[in-house]
Amino acid sequence: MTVSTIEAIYAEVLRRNPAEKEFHQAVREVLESLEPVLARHPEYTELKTVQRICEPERQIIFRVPWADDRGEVQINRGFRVEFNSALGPYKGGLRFHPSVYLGIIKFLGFEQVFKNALTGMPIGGGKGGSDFDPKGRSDAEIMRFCQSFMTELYRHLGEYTDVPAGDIGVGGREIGYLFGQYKRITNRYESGVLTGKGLGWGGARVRTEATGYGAAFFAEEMLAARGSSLDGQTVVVSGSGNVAIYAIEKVTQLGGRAIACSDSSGYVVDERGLDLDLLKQIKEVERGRLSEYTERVRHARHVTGGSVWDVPCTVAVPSATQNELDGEAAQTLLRNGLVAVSEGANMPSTPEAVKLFLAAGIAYGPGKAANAGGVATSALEMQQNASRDRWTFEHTEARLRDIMRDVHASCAAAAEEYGDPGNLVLGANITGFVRVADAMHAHGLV
Ligand code: NDP
Ligand code: 2IT
Repeated sequence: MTVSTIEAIYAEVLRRNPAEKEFHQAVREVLESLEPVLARHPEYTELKTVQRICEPERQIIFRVPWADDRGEVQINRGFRVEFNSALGPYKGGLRFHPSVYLGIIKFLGFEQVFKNALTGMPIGGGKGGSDFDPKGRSDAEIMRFCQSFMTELYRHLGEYTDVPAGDIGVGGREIGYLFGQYKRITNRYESGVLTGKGLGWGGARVRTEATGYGAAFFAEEMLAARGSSLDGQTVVVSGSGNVAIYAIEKVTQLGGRAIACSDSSGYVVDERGLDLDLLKQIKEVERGRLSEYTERVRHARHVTGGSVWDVPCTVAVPSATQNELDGEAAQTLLRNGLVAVSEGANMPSTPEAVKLFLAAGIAYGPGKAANAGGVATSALEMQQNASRDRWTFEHTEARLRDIMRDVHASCAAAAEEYGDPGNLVLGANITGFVRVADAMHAHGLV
């Protein structure tokens, strides 16, 4: 009965959202977890709660015109999908990458709804971005693009309405330009309208580090539940952006040895442990390519193309992008002695890879739980902005640590309650869904 209900819901999602394959994938994964919940709670079926959760509350698509440094007119497309506001204002990042289209923003927004619920903070879910490619663009071009993007988006934002932050291609610099334009247009110093701000103008300590640190804390929690820890583990992290760099930092502080990371051109292996200061210098200061690492560290090797998952490790922290770890990579990792995966990225493992990890019984932390530390710390930034306060690094990091512990405990408890102990995919999807669904019911037919 419930299986056929779920299949019918999925068929309708496919029909209503044609050609949005990442969105279909994200919905499918959540729906596959919900059967035992629907069996216990007939009201979710009667009130069509699942169908309502699969339909965004609002979708905004807009033109972003701007002039490049040669004076040539460029036109990009901007998106903001305001998915669900049952638990708080829409909250979620902005992604600037040429691959962006509605299907990617909707998958990210859908994931965000459940992730944000898992944090226990008062935030709804949304996501936005553009097909703008920041690679090779000057600082002035980035600024003009951000100003044009915000000139349209500002009317949909507000600290009680919708609060964007960063994601791929959007970091502190972009948030600065976006905030400056919002402030000019509205004539309001509304700090809580964006998170990931600079520390000198309303930003929160630990937000930059939070997603990567959180993914490392989540790995530590999963391993602790199995009587182990990160101490002495060999770790491979994909990507070399914001999430990857701070995952490497925290994993190292917790006793792991991070030996490889990647970008879209290839990967670097440094068996002595990655030199974090050098990585930060190349990626954050010089905005260079990862291949430059081996020019400065002679004993390291760079592999052009290929898969970073070929590097033997016991813990994997995928922190680049969706579907970057497929079934073949999962098999290689398992053969090489993998014990844990903590997803820093959103939906980095393909459905086939997830099935292999679960079947192998290793510790597998899905992105909506393992990378929730970023948005949770954004909520802490909003809290500081609202109270015009400023917390220390130690206090904020302790809050993040507690939140990640709590996310893990909630997911583990739900997995146990619904009959599949250790299955954190099931635990995360059920916990997130029930929190959002119950709030929606309290609000009437919304
Ligand atoms: P960054 O832009 O800082 O870094 C992205 C990294 O991933 C770069 O190394 C980039 O390589 C690589 N990458 C991006 N796209 C691809 C691709 N199509 N193929 C191969 N490599 C790719 O982004 P973040 O670190 O912020 O984000 C990384 C992931 O973490 C994303 O999935 C994001 O959604 C997720 N995330 C981010 C959070 C945050 O707070 N920032 C919070 C939670 C999740 P290159 O430079 O060559 O493009
Ligand atoms: O995917 C994510 O959780 C983010 N990119 C961070 C969102 C946020 O609002 O901090």
